[in-house]
Amino acid sequence: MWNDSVNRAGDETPSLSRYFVQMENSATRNDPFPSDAVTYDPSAIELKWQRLWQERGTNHTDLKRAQRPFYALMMFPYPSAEGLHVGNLFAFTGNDIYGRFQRLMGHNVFEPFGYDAFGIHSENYALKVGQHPMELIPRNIVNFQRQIERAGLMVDWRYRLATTDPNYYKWTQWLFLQLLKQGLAYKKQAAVNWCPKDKTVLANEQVVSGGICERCGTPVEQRLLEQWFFRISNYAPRLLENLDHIDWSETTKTAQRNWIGRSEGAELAFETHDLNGKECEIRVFTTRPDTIYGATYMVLAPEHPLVESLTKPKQKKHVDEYREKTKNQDLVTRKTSTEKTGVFTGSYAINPATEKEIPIWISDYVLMEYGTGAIMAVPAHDERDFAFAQAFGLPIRHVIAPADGQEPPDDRAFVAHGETERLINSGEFTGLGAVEGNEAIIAWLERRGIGHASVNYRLRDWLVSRQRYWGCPIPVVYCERDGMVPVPESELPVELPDVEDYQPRGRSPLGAAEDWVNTTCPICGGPALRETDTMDTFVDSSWYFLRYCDARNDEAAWDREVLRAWMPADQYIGGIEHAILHLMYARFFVKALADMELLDVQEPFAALFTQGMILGPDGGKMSKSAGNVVSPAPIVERYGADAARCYALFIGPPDQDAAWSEKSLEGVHRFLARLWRVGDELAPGADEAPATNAARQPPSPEGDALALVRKANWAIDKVTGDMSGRFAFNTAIAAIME
Ligand code: ANZ
Repeated sequence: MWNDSVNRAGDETPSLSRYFVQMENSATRNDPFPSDAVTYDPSAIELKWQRLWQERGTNHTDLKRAQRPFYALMMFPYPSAEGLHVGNLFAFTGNDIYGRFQRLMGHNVFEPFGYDAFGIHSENYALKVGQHPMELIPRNIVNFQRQIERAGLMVDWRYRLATTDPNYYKWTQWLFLQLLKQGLAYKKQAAVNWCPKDKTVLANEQVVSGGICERCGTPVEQRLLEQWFFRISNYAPRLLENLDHIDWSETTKTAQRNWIGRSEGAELAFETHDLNGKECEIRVFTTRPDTIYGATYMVLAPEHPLVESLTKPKQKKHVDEYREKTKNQDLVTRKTSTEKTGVFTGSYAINPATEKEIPIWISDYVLMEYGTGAIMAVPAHDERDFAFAQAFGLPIRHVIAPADGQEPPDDRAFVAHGETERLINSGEFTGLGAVEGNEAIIAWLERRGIGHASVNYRLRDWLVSRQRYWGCPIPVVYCERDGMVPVPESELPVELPDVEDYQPRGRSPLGAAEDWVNTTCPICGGPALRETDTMDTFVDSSWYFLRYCDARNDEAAWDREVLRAWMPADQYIGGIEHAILHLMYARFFVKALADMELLDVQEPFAALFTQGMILGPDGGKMSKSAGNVVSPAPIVERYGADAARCYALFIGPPDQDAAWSEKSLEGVHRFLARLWRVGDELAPGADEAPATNAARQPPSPEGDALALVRKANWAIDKVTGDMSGRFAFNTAIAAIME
């Protein structure tokens, strides 16, 4: 009766099926509490208590006076559907239970809630159902809230926020202006991934294998647009180093590290001549300076600015055609494609080590965005260069041998460079180990003044412009006389206009709102045009946890004093799908704000827990198209919020995916019913009486009562251990059932 796939925690997991078999048996055979006993009516019980919590302000946290603050933060949802998904409920319940646990441990727990309501998720949903997001999204928010309240979360609703509220995005815009002042927001022409169906720019990670749009499966194209960027790349070293000081899983930290992608090596110059015979240099970044004697050709990215002046007339036609062809390719395909293509420019550079002429090619496997956009190619020791040299018959020169006296293989690239590998064919460096050789060659480059040690990061600046309607307007205007002018802070928010036709068509739909677009220049008072792009939703979600703590502040984005007590958030819980970008962006914001002395912390989330997904009853990812979506509302109505919550956490280890099963939920419901009847039998009317637990306990229990006290203490110990930083909700619940 229990889906085996959910019983995965190894030895520690109690046999869940055992409990349910027992429950089923007892329900039919020897139930000590026959049906004439008091019935368990979860709706009545839960509604009564939820109303009381509200009346008494049970879930209110006084942020200014808290003695032992504990910030229980959950990733806020996109209200991009009519109501909650059972997966949302599962995620929020984990956080809520953890918050309640911390409250029982004596903390002043702050559990806020809000809505990540701008963005493409919400807009696409609005487009699909044919309603305007300005009407639809607030309605969805009301539905979400009703369901969250009914699910019994201990949310302090006084701090509720929605990123679409002008009172919130006023400060998103204010933050944009602060970044602009610091030079951390800037505009430039950039080749971007463009989805022709969604008609928007996509981040690299929204492009999946084969150059396909993650959302709609359409092949992605490249386009050149003037776009806003945040200079997150400035923070790459700190984003990397700080990972050592936070309590996150190794998996998440590794994902962050890989995304930042630090490489050590050297930057060096190769000399060449342009078409007019003028001397110029091509700078390259290499992680393997030790292989410099093996550089037998060079490759420039097709977009490299030197291509024009290095291409000989004879090669021009080919080069132009090739550049045209690669222009429309997306970056992901370029990085992953195994088929090597390229064209010779007709020019040569001098390898500074061998002093030989080497041909200069262009190819799409070299990316303009990384390093210097040009490479020294070492086919003997790099796989991509080897494939390219093979394809075009370029020379291959071995400069690294596996060990003294051994020959490297010649049917493939020999890439090892550890303790035993030796330099060969490398002039004065021959015989050195690969590691010493690396250092010696960098020193030699430095002495000759043609290169130096260098560190490169893969992390690119964050493209924040979106040519979409449903987002936070970017608070700048363009004046013919004064150029780009920031909107003065006193004029914020720049409100999003109500545009009837918000279909994405490649240009921002805000362009059509003429009354809104045409404005005056804050400097000269002359005519000016507003920026019509909106901000990436990830901007909204990069600082909401700061605003929560001071959500009603009209004077400032937050009070620094309050945040000093509450940041970093003690525990952040959410989906693994946000383990890279959202976390990286939030970390960047916090660091930039700390540098501006607007905040006193370096990291937003002291501890992070990423949850698995709830799958459909068929074990597949829940989706409308698969028809396996479970909505929590009818479940809560039928079995009660307590059963739904308890089941969601009992379903399996919370960091793993698990299939939804209504049958098992019934089992949990029966367990609660039984508990309720036992309680009523042993202590009738207990829920009506004021809480005086201490007085109720017999002074010195004996016999069965003593065994029960022992078991209860064992359970408390077990639950405390399972919960503390481990989130082993499922085994904790099993202990309580025992
Ligand atoms: C010569 C060489 C010899 C290289 C060798 C590797 C092995 P990571 O580790 O990712 O930083 N490269 C540099 N810039 C590039 C660009 N814009 N597009 C494509 N490839 C680029 O990789 C650094 C290495 O990737 C560099 O070191 C360079 O090739 C290549 F046996 O230089 B190497």
